[in-house]
Amino acid sequence: MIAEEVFLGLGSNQGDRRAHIEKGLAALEGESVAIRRRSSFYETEPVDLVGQPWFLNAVVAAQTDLAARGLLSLCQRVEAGEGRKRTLRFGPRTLDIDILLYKGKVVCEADLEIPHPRMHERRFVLVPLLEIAPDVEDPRDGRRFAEILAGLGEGKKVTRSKANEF
Ligand code: PH2
Ligand code: MG
Ligand code: MG
Repeated sequence: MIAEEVFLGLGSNQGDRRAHIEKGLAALEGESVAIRRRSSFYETEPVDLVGQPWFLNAVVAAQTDLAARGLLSLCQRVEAGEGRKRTLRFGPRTLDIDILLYKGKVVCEADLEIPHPRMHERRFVLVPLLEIAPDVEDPRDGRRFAEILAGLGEGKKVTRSKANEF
């Protein structure tokens, strides 16, 4: 992992899921976020709020001069550009972009927590993250995410998507 890298988690479970993610990535690229690597797409069973459509999830490594807070507002603007409506917490969305890790730093504010507070228990985040950054660590304690993933149970399904073949 490059110390200056940021990792973003993307997810969609409404409409043309792959198109929302691709358009979101293009919008980020157009606004001073350079995408360096991207994971495969994964077809993932919903967690937290079950009974909603399955998600397409992916993780990207990027570089940016934006501060963490500026990056957060950009992510929210790009989500809104893909028609995201904020309704149910954990509910269906056209596009979700979460800051998972920011340049190996720790941020702990009311509306912005980095590392992402739920990434440690989410296979739909850790599987794609480790595909592009197998050695990445939690900046708070240096624990490797590979070890954290290995300690998780089977849980909800995460499989490589057919969307990768197009
Ligand atoms: N996002 C959520 C809630 N549940 N489940 C999956 N599989 N993928 C997600 O991206 C996801 C979720 C809230 O952000
Ligand atoms: Mg989010
Ligand atoms: Mg999320």
